[in-house]
Amino acid sequence: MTRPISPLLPISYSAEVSAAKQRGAPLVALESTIITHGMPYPGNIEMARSVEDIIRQQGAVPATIAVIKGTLHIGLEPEQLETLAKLDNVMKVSRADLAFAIAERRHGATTVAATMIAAARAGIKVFATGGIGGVHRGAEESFDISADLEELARTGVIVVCAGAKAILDVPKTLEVLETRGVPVVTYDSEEFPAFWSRSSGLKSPLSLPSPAAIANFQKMRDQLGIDGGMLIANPVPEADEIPREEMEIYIGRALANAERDEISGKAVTPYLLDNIFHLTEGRSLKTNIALVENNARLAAEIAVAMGN
Ligand code: PSU
Ligand code: MN
Repeated sequence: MTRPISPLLPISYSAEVSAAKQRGAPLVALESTIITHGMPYPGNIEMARSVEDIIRQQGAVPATIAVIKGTLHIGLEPEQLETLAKLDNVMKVSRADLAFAIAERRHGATTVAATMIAAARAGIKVFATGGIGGVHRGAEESFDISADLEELARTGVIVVCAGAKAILDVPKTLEVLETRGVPVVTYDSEEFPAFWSRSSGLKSPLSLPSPAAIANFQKMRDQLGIDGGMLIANPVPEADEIPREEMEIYIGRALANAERDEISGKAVTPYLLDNIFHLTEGRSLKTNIALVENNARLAAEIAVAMGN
């Protein structure tokens, strides 16, 4: 069920998204933290554009979500996307501070959690991203657990990702998702993927072979009255993956650098991604773009199969 949006909320739909909503076309939400904090310019804008095009090619409509000068945008016009990709004073916003960015007329890039909230309010049921936040390694000391996991438990949006980044503690991330009742379904594989690599070495809790089967599973959840989100893990294409053993070396170094530089809070994920980008001499970015494109395609297929 879509919660009504107050007429007082500064919200703006792109022309393409408004038209899609009017004719009941399938929509796919996209986040903006991946653009501002996840990738360097100009790789970020190339990724953002190509992901939108892939969604259109599948017969769905992309809705990139961001806060620009205090307005919550559901779908960005091409020049707004370009502006966002170049900005460097953008807040990374999650459930805790999405409304803060709006109230204070700031620029805000939405994380998975904040994008899910905005998508649900706009009636969008499917969302494509790269990787979700999760339980960080050493969380037993730092308590660093992404708000994305709690949002998946609360908000009824299907999130398509390439698994959990191996910079996280993947087994603990899966444990929290299980505790919070979030279905974790790997598409077309029995193994849960690890973002840059096709396998995390862990079995996926659930697995389904087609977008139609995923849409049907969601329909049964709706019919049972089970709310909350669902996570679809889509392994990176073989041609683009960086093998797990190799990634472990870079991740180990990036984590050591983060400790040395005393990085904490919401700076951790962007710091590690940037470090890994440099350690792999840009190869991680190529993989990152390929997997987001792959997720956009699957998300659009699911949205089409769900018929909205
Ligand atoms: N995965 C990426 N790039 C990113 C992120 C994830 O490949 O930029 C972002 C997403 O927006 C995700 C956020 O929601 O990192 C998680 O941050 P944190 O761990 O601070 O919750
Ligand atoms: Mn965190």
